[in-house]
Amino acid sequence: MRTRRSIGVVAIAATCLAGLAAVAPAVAAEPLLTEDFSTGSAQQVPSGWAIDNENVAGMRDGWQGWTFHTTAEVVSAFGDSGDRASFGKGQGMVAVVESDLNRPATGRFDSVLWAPQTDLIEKSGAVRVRFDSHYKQGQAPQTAQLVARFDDGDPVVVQSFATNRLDESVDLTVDVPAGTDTVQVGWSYLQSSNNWFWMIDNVQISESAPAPVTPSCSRGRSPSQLPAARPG
Ligand SMILES: [Ca+2]
Repeated sequence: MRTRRSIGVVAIAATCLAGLAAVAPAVAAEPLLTEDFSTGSAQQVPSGWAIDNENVAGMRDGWQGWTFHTTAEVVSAFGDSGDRASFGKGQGMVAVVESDLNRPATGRFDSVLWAPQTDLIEKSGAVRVRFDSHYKQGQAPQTAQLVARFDDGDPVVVQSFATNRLDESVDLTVDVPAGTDTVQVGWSYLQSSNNWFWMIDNVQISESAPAPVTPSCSRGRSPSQLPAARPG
């Protein structure tokens, strides 16, 4: 049985639109972390990874919050309807939070999948996060966000997923505050019940040059209210 930690990450205190670079980074460092989830299972988190679950009691055994399965197992357990079978970029084991046809005993559940906290080596000012993703949007208030923690600070939102984004290779550059020693990336899936899914695979995190523009971060405001980025 997997040990589940709860460290209060559900309330994401700060909102920050990170720099999103569409161009290849100037710094081509060795990856800090790569993960294909081949060592995960329904009961086992890959070494160094962690999952924070809230209110998953009553969900299907082996499918409570983020778990690790093959896409074939997902389809076998929940059927091939609703785009579930079309994660072609996923290979072998993937990380999956399956909400459709899977609800807690009461209310909604939260689940955050955390990559290992990783030491920054070159401290080049940003990290590049790449992963393959298969996300299907559920009804409000369900949210899905890529988040990052610098050292042991509060998670900041790197990007929100708010529409269907199926079988996609995600490639984002996240500015890192000066003086930061460690980064930890998380996949936050909150306030869901019987409400579609998120699957990811082939995670790679590396150091990178920062994006050309560094947007400001703001506590307590939604990203849509952030000041416009200055022209380059
Ligand atoms: Ca895999």
